[in-house]
Amino acid sequence: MRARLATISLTLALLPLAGPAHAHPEFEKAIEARSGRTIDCAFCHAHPDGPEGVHAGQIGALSPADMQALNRARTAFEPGTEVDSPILNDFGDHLVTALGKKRLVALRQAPLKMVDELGDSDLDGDGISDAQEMLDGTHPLMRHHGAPWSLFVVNLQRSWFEIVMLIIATFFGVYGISHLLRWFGHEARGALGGEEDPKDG
Ligand SMILES: [Ca+2]
Repeated sequence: MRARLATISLTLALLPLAGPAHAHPEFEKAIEARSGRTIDCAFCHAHPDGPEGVHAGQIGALSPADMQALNRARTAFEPGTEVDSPILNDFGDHLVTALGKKRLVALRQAPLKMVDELGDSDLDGDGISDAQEMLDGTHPLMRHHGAPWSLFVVNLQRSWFEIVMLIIATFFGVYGISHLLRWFGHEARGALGGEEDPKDG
């Protein structure tokens, strides 16, 4: 019994030390308030329920090698340290790499300031920056997940040449068909007129 109590006490004592591994609800709440969309921990973490648990991408399921990678990520206090944390997704890794752990913790007081510090990175390559996806509450790693108008504008910018070519081709197609029909009409009238002429004479 005493040993069990000691284990529980030790666990409780160590909980604050696990702080950096916990999800940061401040960011989630700020993004939801700004965008009006509901997001989950999978915005930055490997698991949608966050890092606490025993499922894939959560601390309870990490191998010794994963734990080493986690500890390396936890000590990436300054920006510029390449991070590959087993409990973060690529966007979470990118945040730690780009801003550093120290700055990220400070940004919990004003989460949306992060968008001014993220630069123009666009991890999913959908043409909408990661910072803008944070403001929109759309996932920065899902190429087809974006604000509809932003995606429309991006696609328009990317495909303008094909769209212009399509319009030109359609125009000439319609123009050609109308002329062809006119020619058939003319020929038909001519043929009918040719047959009627002898009777008239
Ligand atoms: Ca994007």
